[in-house]
Amino acid sequence: MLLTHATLATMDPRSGTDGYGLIPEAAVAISGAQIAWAGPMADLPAAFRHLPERDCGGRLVTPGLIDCHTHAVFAGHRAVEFELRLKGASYEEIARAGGGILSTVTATRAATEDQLLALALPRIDQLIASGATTIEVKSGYGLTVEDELKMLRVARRIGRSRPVTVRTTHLAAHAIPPEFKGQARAYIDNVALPSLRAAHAEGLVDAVDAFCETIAFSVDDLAPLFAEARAMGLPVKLHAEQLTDQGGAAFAARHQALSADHLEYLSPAGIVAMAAAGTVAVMLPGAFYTLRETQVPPIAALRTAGVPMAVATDLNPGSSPLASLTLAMNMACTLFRLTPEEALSGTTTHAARALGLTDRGRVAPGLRADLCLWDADHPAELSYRIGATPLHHRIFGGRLD
Ligand code: DI6
Ligand code: FE
Repeated sequence: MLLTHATLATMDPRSGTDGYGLIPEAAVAISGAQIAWAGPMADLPAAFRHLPERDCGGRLVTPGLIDCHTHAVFAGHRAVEFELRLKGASYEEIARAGGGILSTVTATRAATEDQLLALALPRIDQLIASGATTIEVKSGYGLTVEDELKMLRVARRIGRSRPVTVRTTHLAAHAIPPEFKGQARAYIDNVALPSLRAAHAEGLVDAVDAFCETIAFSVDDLAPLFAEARAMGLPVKLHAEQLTDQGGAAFAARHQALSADHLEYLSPAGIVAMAAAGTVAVMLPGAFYTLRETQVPPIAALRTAGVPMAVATDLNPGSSPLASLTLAMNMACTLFRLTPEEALSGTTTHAARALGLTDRGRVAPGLRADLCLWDADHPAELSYRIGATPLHHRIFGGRLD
C-alpha cells in the first residue's frame, strides 16, 4: 500500500523541522506489516510507485497510538460509589461498606475468563476508536494466584480478539486483599511471587508492576518481587509517588525500570535517578482529574532533566474510567501543561519506550506499519479537541481497518 498526499508526523525530529518530524505532501510505502519508506512525495523512489495508492487528501498521518498503562480487565463498575461520593460519603466510609478497589476485586474474582473478556472488549474497542494500535493491560484485581492468572489470560486473549497488540503486565502487588490485611510481606511471598512464577511459566507476563504507596506496598516490601522479576529477565515498572513520596521512582530506577507512573509527588532525587536510568515518566492525567488532585507532576523539572514523558489513560474503574487516548492527551496539556507535541510523543515514541518496544512509535522504514489517519491537518488538533476523536482510519500491521 502507498499512502500519498499525507501530512505526515513521523515523530522523528530528524525527518522534519520540529519534534513532530512533520512532512507536508508526504508518502508512506507499506510492504506487508512494515513501513518500507516514508518521506516527501517528490522523493518517492521508483520502486514504490507501482504500489496500490491511497490518497490521504492532506489528512494527518501519525504513528498508531500506544496506551502504555491500563487496567482494562475488571468486572463491575464504581459508578454508584462516584455518586455516593458526590452526595458526601467519604472514601473511607465507602471502603468500610465493601466499596473501593476491593469491590472490583470481589467482582473480578467472581467472574469467569469469558465474562471478563466480554467486559473488557468494549473498553478496548473505545481505545482503538481513539487511535490505539498497542495497549498495555495489567492484572491486579485478582490478588490470588489463580485470579491473577485468569486476568492475564484474558489480557492475552484480547490481543487475539482485536487488531491491536496487547502487552501484559503482572500487577499482583496492586493492593493487599482482606485475607492478608496488615501483612504486606506475607502477601508478596504467598501470592505475588508464586503468581509471577506461574504466569511467567505460562508465557503470560511481558513486565512486572506494583503499587508503591502507604496504602499499598513499600519499597522494602517490593524488593524481593523486583529482584525476582529482573532475575527472570522481565522488565519492571512502578506506580510511584501518586499520593505521597515513597522513594518509589528511585527504587524503580535502581531496577532499570522501563517507567515510573503517576509521579505527582516525585522528588528532585527521583528525577535524577530516572534520568540516569533512562526510566520513562508516565503521566496519567485521568487519575489526577478523577481524584481532583491538585499537585501537578514536576513537568518542567522532568523536561529539564531530559526524562522522556509518556501519556496514558490508566483506564480503571476507580481512579480513571477514561477510555480515550486523545482525551488523555488533552488532559495532559490542559492539566499538566504538556505541549501538544509532547502529548503526541507521549502516546507514540515515548509510550513505545515505556513498554520496551523498539519496533514502533515512529514512522520510519523497518518499523511496524501501525498508523493513524486523522480528519485533521495539524497534529496539535489531536490534543486540542475535548473528547472528540477525529480518527479517520487506522492501519494495524499494514492492514487498513
Ligand atoms: N493507582 C490508581 O490510581 C489505581 N491503581 C493504582 O495503583 C486505582 C485502581 C482502583 O481504584 O481500582
Ligand atoms: Fe494504574
